[in-house]
Amino acid sequence: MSILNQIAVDLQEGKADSVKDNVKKALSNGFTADEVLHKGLMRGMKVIGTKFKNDEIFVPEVLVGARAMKSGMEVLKPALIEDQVESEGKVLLGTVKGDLHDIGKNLVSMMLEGGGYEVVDLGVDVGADEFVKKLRETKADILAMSALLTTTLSEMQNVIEILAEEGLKNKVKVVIGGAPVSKEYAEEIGADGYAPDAASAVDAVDELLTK
Ligand code: B1M
Repeated sequence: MSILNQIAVDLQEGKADSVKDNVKKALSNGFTADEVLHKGLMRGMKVIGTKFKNDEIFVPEVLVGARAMKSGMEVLKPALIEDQVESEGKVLLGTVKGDLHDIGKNLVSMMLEGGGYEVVDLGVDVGADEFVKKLRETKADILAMSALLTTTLSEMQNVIEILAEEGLKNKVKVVIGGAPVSKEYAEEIGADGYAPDAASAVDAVDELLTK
């Protein structure tokens, strides 16, 4: 098996140490950082995303895979910077104000990183002002919001209204998700995208950024 395939397979099995060692080896064998990222790490993460979407694997397996991805990225990051490999885009992410649930959001973050995106994760209980401030600072391409409570759903609408007031609505694409969120609700409040699960969040962002 080629070393890049081995990285993809080990990542799916959550073998963090082996992923890390093979990323090092692949780089010293002359593979570019871009090849290691796309044909090794991201390929493995894509399989995890698909299996998770199809209910073939569950949250613990995704977390273990994401940990392996992270350990590979630690070694790869300096090489990516040196080779000036650009990320697929920048995503500003947070759970909305009043909401402290972050397990799903963290999965979304890991999947997006596995999909080649740079994620700026603002954490939980993020108010509209904070989203706006960080959006101006980071110039993110995507604003991604998570909500788990029916009582915090309306905060997503509030953020979108404030983006419009601040003249930012046309400068960023908004993607939302979380257990009480639906495609219909996303359309109703003027979000650009909706995803029912963490793996689909990558598809939604891919679609919005290639439009
Ligand atoms: Co809370 N809680 N909780 N809770 N909690 C729920 C959500 C609830 C459904 C439980 C219930 O009553 N059956 C209920 C909400 C009811 C409602 O509003 N309809 C509830 C409640 C009421 C509360 C409190 C109010 C309880 C209280 O104090 N009385 C309180 C609120 C605190 C607050 O936020 N202000 C509260 C507190 C907590 C804990 C702190 C104890 C803990 C959170 C810990 C943490 O996140 N660090 C907690 C937990 C764990 C849950 C349950 C049990 C599990 C949530 C979870 O992590 N699921 C939950 C019941 C349940 O779902 N079974 C519940 C696993 C996670 C992987 O799934 O987050 O749905 P999920 O994410 C999915 C998708 O939704 C999607 O992708 C993820 C993976 O595929 N997704 C996105 C999520 N964000 C996305 C963003 C995207 C795209 C997809 O794009 C940007």
